[in-house]
Amino acid sequence: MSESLNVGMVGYAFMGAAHSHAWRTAPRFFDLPLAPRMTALAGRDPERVAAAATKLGWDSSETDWRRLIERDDIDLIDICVPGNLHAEIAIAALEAGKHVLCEKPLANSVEEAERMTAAAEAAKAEGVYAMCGFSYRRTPALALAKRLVESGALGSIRHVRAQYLQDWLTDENAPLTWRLDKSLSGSGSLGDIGAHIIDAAQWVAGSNITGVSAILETFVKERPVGGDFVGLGGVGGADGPKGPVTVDDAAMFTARFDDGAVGVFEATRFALGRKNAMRVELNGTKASLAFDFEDMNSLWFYDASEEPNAGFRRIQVTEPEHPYTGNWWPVGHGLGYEHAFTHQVVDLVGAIANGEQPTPSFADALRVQRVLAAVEASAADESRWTAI
Ligand code: SOE
Repeated sequence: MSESLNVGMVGYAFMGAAHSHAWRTAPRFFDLPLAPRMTALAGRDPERVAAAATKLGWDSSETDWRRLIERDDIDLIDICVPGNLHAEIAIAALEAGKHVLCEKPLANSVEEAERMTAAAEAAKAEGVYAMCGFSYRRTPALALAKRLVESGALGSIRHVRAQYLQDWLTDENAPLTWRLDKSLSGSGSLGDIGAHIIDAAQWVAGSNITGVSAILETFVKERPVGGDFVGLGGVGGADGPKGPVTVDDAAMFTARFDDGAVGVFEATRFALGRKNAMRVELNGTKASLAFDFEDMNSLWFYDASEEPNAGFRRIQVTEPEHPYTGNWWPVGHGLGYEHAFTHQVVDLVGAIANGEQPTPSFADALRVQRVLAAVEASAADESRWTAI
């Protein structure tokens, strides 16, 4: 392998672990034009960040993200911290000439996302690139879905149906973590998981949302402060102090797309039994397709020109002709959640080496941010609710 691409990452929780795995794994399964080096990890607590760096495979650690940006031996900043820090870190990194990979949603407001996009455009002119981590684009079955839409196999898209269903907040005593604090996360289910289906739906369908009509709901208004953090949620002290939940628990909206399609979206972390049901279904004039992340190696396809009413057929998306899969296991052994992050690194490194804009760009992510803001504005406008 040739020249190196030295990475500095900020944050080491769920996303930090997923990104670390991707930086480590990508060059082992794909031939990359630049060799990623896991140069430094940043976090606030010196002992915890040093331990995380060792565990996740980083060469060194820093206790201030600004130090990563100052270091001459770092080429790219990977941002895996809550949304309230995205704009400050990304803009500082781009202005310092470092490429940026930023977790989604891009920011906590349209205003921040606009500033980030302006910084990314200015940096691009200097050959410095920014990408937003809508990782599901790199799930092979969703990438195949996009390929089918682009081939014209679906005809004109009429319906877009997208859901992201999880259940890890159903317990009323799940602790008040940062994902439930608007000042840190920007929004709740809407930005954390709804952003993924907004991006995926627009990307696969090849059209953009032009307007929405929405409702948001917060079922559990207060939660224990502290408690045992496990995974994303955990178990809190039922009798201890509580604090306010300042984000939505569930987000639902209808949408119109610029090609005439109509859409229905639902994002919740209260769908008992649904663990990571990230689903996209499109109905076109010639065919339909359906994807569910809980069955992520499959894409369901119904072609009206095939045997009439034969139903949806399953495409097992594990074969060498499918996106990304040829570099992995032989004869259909299948992939998992982490592979999309690895593919994200592969595409990012390739784009940087070729001097091309990686996708999704910050401008693409800004479009998602505008939809998030429109959903919140629509949900807040009670005059649009028709009571019965
Ligand atoms: C990261 O991409 C992410 O959206 C997390 O923030 C969610 O909590 C997770 O459930 C899906 O992935």
